Amino acid sequence: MPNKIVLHSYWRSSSSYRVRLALGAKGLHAELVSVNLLTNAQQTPEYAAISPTAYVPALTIDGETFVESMAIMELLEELHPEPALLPSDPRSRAHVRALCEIINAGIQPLQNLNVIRKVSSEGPAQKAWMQHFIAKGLHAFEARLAAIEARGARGPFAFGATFGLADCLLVPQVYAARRNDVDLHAMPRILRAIEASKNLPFVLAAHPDAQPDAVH
Ligand SMILES: N[C@@H](CCC(=O)N[C@@H](CS)C(=O)NCC(=O)O)C(=O)O
Repeated sequence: MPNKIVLHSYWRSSSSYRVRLALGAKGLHAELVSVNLLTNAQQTPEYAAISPTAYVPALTIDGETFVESMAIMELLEELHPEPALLPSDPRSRAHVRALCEIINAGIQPLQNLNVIRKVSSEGPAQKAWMQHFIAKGLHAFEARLAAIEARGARGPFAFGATFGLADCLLVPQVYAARRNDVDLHAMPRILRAIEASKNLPFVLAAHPDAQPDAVH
């Protein structure tokens, strides 16, 4: 019998979007439970019983809950090795994980709702903060793609010829960059990877606008 998978998520959450992409890449279906970040549903005692982090996503497999999107995606990779999201050799895996961390540790925490609310109220200062840290991180990501390419791993995806773990982070991060009007024109490798991904059926299905809790 297939596992029962439940994803606690929010349509515009980039960390939730990552997990939707990883699930979709592996052909896995999850039931979605919406946690409305705008009404602070992530801070309720009901959600704390699911995840004490007060963050989405949380993934429940047959009643066991997992938190932290990187750990969740690595778990999916180990439980369902094909199609692989990570390359097979250790050095390449380290390069892919580093690309992931540039976004996971270097950008996303700084654009997080509860962080930016502490920094400033909504307005130009908040937007400038977002643009600064997203652009800084994505420029580093682009530079790493150039270094990896020089080592022989060409695109069109973030690492080589197939959609992988780094793309699971890049696609949502570029979505957030575009929402914040970050200038991406000097990032040709990132744009190439986005172009290669954008019409894959599971990428279309994972898009925030395609989620049942999307507000248009
Ligand atoms: N490191 C966590 C980060 C999760 C996270 O920051 N989620 C955001 C949405 S993308 C959230 O729930 N924010 C709620 C808040 O800031 O109050 C992960 O990768 O799962």
